[in-house]
Amino acid sequence: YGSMGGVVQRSPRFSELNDDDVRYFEEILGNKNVIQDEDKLSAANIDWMHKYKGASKLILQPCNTDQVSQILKYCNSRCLAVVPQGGNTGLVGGSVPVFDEVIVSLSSMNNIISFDKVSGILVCEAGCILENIMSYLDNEGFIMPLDLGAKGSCQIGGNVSTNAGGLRLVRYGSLHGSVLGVEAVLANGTVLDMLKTLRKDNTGYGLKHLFIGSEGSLGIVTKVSILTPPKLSSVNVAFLACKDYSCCQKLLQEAKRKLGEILSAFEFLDSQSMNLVTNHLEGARNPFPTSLHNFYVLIETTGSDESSDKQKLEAFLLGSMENELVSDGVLAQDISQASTFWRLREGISEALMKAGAVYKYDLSIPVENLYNVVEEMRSRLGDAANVIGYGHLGDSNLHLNVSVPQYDDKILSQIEPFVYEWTSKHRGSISAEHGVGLMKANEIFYSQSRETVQMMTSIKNLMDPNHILNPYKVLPHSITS
Ligand code: FAD
Ligand code: 2HG
Ligand code: ZN
Repeated sequence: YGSMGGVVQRSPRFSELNDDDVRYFEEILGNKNVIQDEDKLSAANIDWMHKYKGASKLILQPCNTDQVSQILKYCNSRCLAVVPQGGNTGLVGGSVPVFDEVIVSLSSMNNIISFDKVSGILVCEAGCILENIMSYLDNEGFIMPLDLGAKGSCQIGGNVSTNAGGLRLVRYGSLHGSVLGVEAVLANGTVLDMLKTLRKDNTGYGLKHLFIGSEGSLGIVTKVSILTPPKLSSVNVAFLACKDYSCCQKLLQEAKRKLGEILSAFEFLDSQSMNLVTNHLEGARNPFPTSLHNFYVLIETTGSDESSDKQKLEAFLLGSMENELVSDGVLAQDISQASTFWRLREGISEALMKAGAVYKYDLSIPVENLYNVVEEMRSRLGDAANVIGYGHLGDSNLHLNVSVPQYDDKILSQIEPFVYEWTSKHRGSISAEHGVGLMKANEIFYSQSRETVQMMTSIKNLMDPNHILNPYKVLPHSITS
């Protein structure tokens, strides 16, 4: 219900898996990559939040593009539904089966194919874990243009398929800019080689963009080519306290002007988020424990001149305190202090999990209105729930989370559709970066027009006419079932 994407029925168009199917998969993949082990199945059937649960009986773990192609060709001919799965860290119920879909895991496709030190262009397989790519690049003197709390488990293929935003988007832009090419397999097994390593390529339609953010509903991404920025020598992190939301907003405007070219993250959290992390995460501590602040801002700068970058940030901090945009602030003295500040921000999702059940909303709203929805939600729900607001303020992206002891339909009916209607009224997006998945498939019209969804449907019908790829997700169930 609601957050679960409405009531969904298993589509009668799909076949049920039989022994012949399993035997065929064993022939093409070998026995060890056709997984029916109960423990592995239960982990792959449930999402990171433990909110969405499927009942798949089979995980396929291909080792190369050709195997992915053979799997899809067969599933398409048999009308077997498929869920592509990366690190299974998605937050909208897109990465797990809804019923008995076959899980195609990219985990074994985790090779780095090439890296060009001159251009900074990396080509790798979709199953590479983000953090592993980061360490590889670090050795080469480069960084990934995206970073997110799930880096230890999420895969680049999953990042591309969700068009993940994360903590550095304010500096390096979205994956639509930094992904230079993809190789993807269509539902019928056709391999599309669009694995370009060019910054510029205007030959015809930009088809790679269809795979960036389509959440496994149009094809399986098997390889990715990505432009990576050089690693710069000076990274500084400041953790600041603000008395109200209007100060956070003005601080952002100032930071864009005064830190412009070195600004690499601008994140915020409210005091409710701070309390949640410090209460639930071991070792997490408010840097300003003695006074009460309503908001906190984390600013990171990345540049190439250690002394002038630091001076710039210090001057910015001082100026912001003088004109009272900032009530208190501290500059990290070393990497370990910087990571304790990041932990306060990146650890919120984990703290929410420890606190109980959670309703999650990932909204794009113009900055001036962004926090109003948190306050309205708080007054709607009263004491029944802990409403917290935080996110990528530099990108106008709010993570509104409602934390409750356990899931409760009465509370849910107070939240939805209110939150979607509010966002739509303010011309925002109901999915800034996490995607639509199962959770919001039926809510897509809050952010997209009828005509646009119709065009998406035509594209889906063209690329996956039997709708075997990630059914019940992204587009309304009436279309994909
Ligand atoms: P999965 O969860 O496995 O899959 C996600 C979707 O992509 C599914 O629909 C799946 O079917 C599809 N998919 C996966 N791999 C492929 C493939 N190779 N080809 C086709 N389809 C595929 N997101 C942000 O945008 N910004 C954040 O800051 C952020 N922080 C997070 C922090 C935490 C602690 C967690 C748990 C999640 C966070 N996320 C964030 C959610 C985000 O979507 C994922 O972390 C990540 O991008 C998904 O990668 P994954 O490999 O885990 O994909
Ligand atoms: C983040 O920015 C992630 O921390 C997760 O996108 C947000 O859990 C959430 O709501
Ligand atoms: Zn986020």
